Amino acid sequence: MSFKSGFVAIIGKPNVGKSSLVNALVGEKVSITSPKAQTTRNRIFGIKNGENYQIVFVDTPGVQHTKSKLGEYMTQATDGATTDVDAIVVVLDALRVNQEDFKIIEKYSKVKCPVFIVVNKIETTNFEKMYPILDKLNKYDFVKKFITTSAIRGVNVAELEKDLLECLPEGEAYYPRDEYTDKSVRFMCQEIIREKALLFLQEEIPHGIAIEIMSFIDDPDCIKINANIVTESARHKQIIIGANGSMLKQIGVAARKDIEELTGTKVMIELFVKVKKDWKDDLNALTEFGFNKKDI
Ligand SMILES: Nc1nc2c(ncn2[C@@H]2O[C@H](COP(=O)(O)OP(=O)(O)OP(=O)(O)O)[C@@H](O)[C@H]2O)c(=O)[nH]1
Ligand SMILES: [Mg+2]
Repeated sequence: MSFKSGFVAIIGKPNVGKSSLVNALVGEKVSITSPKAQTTRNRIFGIKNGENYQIVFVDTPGVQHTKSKLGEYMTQATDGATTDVDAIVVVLDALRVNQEDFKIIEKYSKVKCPVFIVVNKIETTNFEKMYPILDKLNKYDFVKKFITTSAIRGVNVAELEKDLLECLPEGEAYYPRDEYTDKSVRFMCQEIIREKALLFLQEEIPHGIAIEIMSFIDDPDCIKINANIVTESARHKQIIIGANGSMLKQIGVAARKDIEELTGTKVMIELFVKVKKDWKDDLNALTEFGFNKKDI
C-alpha cells in the first residue's frame, strides 16, 4: 500500500484555538494552550502517524504585531512555517471573526498549496450568527474548503484530517513513526511550566514571563527540574511568588502533575523567580530561554 506524508501549517490570530486544534488532530498534547493570547511562541511540529500516512502539523505563534525581538522571532516562526508546506489551514474563532482574519486569509491568496479555512469554537455560536460570516468568507474562491470545528469537543476534527490527507503527496515518513513532536522532553517541560503560570497569573503578567531551565536531570526513576520564572518587572516578582510562596507552589504542583503524566516518571520541580528587565529584546536571553533561530 502506498504511503503519504507531508506538512500542514496552522495559522491564525492569537487565541483562536490553533494549538488546541493541533492537539486534537494529533491526539496528544503537543502544544500548550491557554485563555491568554500569544501562548505559543515557537514553531512546534505535531506529528500524526496513521497506518499509511504521516502528517506533520506545524503549530505557529498567533499573528501579532509586537515590536520586541521576541515578537520578531514569533513573526518569523509563523511566516517561515508556510513555505514548503502541502496545505495551509487558517483558523478563525467563530465568535471573533474580524478584519484581522480577512487580512491573514488574503495573504495566502496566491500560494501554490491548497488553503483551508477552519472556523473553530463552533459550539459557542449558532447557524444564524454564523451565516453572515460564512457568507463573507465565501468570496475567497481560492480557498479549497471551509470547515467548522470545535477543537475542544473534537467536532469535525477527523473530517478535517481526511481532507488534509487528500492534499498530501506520496512519500516516506519525515519522522520516526512512534514520535508525535519534534520537540525535546525538556522543551515540553519548560512549556508546561509556562502554561501553568499563564493559567494562574492574571492581567499583564503572563505576557512578560519566560521559563529558564537551570538544570534538567533525567534519571530513569525521577526527573529533577530546577527552573526560573523570568519576569521583566520587580513589581511582578512578589505576585509570582505569592503569599508565603503560594503562587509558585500552585504553578509547580500543577506542572509536576502534567509532566508526570507526560513522562510516566516521578518528577521534582524547584521554581524560583528572577527579574530580568528587557529580556524580550536581549538576543542572548532569548536563545537561553528556547527561542533559537535554527528552529524556525
Ligand atoms: N469554546 C471553545 N474554546 C476553545 C476551542 N478551541 C480552543 N479553545 C480555547 O481557546 C483558548 C485558546 O486556545 P489555544 O489553542 O491556546 O489558541 P491559539 O490559537 O493556539 O493561541 P496562541 O498560541 O496564543 O496564538 C483556550 O482557552 C482554549 O481552551 C473550541 O473549539 N471551543
Ligand atoms: Mg497556540
